[in-house]
Amino acid sequence: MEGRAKSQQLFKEAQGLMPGGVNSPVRAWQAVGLSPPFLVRGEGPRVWDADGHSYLDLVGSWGPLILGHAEPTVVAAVAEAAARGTSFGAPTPQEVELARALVDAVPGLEMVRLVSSGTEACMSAARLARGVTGRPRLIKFDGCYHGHADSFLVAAGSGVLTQGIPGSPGVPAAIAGLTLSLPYNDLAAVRRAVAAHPGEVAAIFVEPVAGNMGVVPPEPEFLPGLREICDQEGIILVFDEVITGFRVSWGGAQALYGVKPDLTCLGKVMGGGLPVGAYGGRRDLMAQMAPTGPVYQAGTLSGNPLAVAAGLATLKALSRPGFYQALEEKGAWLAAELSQAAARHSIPLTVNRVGSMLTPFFNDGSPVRSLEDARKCDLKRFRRFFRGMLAQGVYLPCSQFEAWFVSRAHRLQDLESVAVAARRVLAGE
Ligand code: KE4
Repeated sequence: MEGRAKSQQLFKEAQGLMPGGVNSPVRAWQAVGLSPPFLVRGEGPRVWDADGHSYLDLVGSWGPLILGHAEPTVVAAVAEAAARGTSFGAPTPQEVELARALVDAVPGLEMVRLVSSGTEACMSAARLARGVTGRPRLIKFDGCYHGHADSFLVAAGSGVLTQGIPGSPGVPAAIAGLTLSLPYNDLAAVRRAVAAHPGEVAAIFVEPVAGNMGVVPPEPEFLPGLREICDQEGIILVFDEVITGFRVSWGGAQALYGVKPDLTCLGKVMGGGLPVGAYGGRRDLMAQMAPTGPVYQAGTLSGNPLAVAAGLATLKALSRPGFYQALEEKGAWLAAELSQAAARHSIPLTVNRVGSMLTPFFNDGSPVRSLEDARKCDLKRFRRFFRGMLAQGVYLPCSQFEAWFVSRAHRLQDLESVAVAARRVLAGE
């Protein structure tokens, strides 16, 4: 790409040192056929690349940056914590404070454990569910992504879907075969799968709002239906709220939709951009985790002081009255602008949104309720749109199967710039 000599040089060097030149596959921008800008700075709604270009950022580090980049109170909290020591491998008062904040905010949390990523949170929740039920199988949904632990790399979303990887070599069939992946929003399929494996399903994992096939909200009966099936069958219901936790409401999707899971996985927003995850839920289940119970999980940097400081500063900002209403209004405004821009140029587009997470699907305008629907998108049209928006200074997720994130830092004038760019790009279709 023109004017990105430094990023291209860095990418060339990086590719000799790291697979694909990246530390997470989706960042390689293969789906959009471009070499990625190397980012050097972020502030509020903007990021800057190594060649000095600035962009309005709607990736937000894939969700954590609900306050925008380099939010002053988060930066100050991390700096202050760092000056007192970066890690102790011992309990700290701030971990208690964050655990208390999570338990008080999220309806399904009676106890919680901090880990260092969403993958760790989901992996640990799966082990706990299997440990307490003595059952081997897991149910997940096509297009949902629960991190890269072996049991979840089955019909997964996010980078697995973007890269078109059917599963992953290295995951033994004996493990992958214990995971059943079903169509999202399809309760009948869940009932059939449970009936086919009576007494064998330990847990149903679900993104209560799917974000990894693009944004797909739950149909009204979906989450209550999963709750009912799990109650009837003694199955652990796990909400993977790594994206939706503190994103779609203060109490996450479980508060928004009024369905309480047995276990919840968290990450992203609750860490303010530092490496953190958490899993928790019913006290009788969490008490089975070592050292109070036999199910093992551990982590050198779990509850890391810097990540906890960033999380506490972030949650403090989110807890202020009106925070989510303001984000809801911004998300609704941007979604409407995208739909209107497409309609003005007779371009079919389906925009799915929950709060400040949204995805414009370049399909025929039909509803997108599952991965099967999402796969009908015109990926070439998405790619043209992505490239056009980049040229207009808007940094979007580099995949049709990801969510855009609006932050508190996006002012209406920033969103108007995004809308103007979208109108220009769509006019050129
Ligand atoms: P991490 O291990 O990447 O922190 O979290 C895994 C995870 C678990 N659950 C959900 C619902 C998630 O969305 C994720 C990670 N999200 C992707 C983007 N949608 C991470 C981006 C990447 O892999 O680089």
